[in-house]
Amino acid sequence: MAMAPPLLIESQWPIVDRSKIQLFSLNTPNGIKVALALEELQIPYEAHTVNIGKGEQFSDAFKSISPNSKIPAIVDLVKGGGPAWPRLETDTHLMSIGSGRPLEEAWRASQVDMIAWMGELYGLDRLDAYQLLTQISQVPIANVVDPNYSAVTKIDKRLLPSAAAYGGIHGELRSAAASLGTISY
Ligand SMILES: N[C@@H](CCC(=O)N[C@@H](CS)C(=O)NCC(=O)O)C(=O)O
Repeated sequence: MAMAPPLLIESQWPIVDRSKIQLFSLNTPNGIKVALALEELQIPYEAHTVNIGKGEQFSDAFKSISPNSKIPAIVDLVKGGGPAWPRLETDTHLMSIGSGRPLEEAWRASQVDMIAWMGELYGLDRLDAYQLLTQISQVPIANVVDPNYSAVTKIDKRLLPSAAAYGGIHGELRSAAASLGTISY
């Protein structure tokens, strides 16, 4: 099987096991939170130290995964190639985030990626997915401040048949989290 090409992040922090979540962090209060969650959820991960005291967060390698130079950051390598834009699943929605300038370009990218995702999940052809998306898409615009604007295209999962996006990882994490019980204050 062909080896996946190296990522820019690997030029500074080599990855040993690509099947695991890669955590780039440091033991600061913010940095430790993700490691704690991964430990509690018993999700296998590989940890890499980013020394923010030495300015490692500003290297091109680190900015390729965390453009605002903040730790913690995680990378989860999707087998067979990842999507063009970040995709998210919550209990209620599927979302794709597009970035660009002007704002229309950010919106366009997130819509095009959602059309592709709907094709992957439901076997819809592009024009059918496009037509459906024009009826159900929600695009809240929140912050328009960064050099690259971002727009999120959301679809309400109740409007579509259930589908196991990325091997059903959302449901898997939901049940892992449920096994930890609840915290009451
Ligand atoms: N909203 C982020 C904030 C992350 C954050 O502020 N990280 C700090 C360390 S605790 C950082 O990376 N600072 C480096 C810098 O700003 O140059 C979170 O809660 O995780």
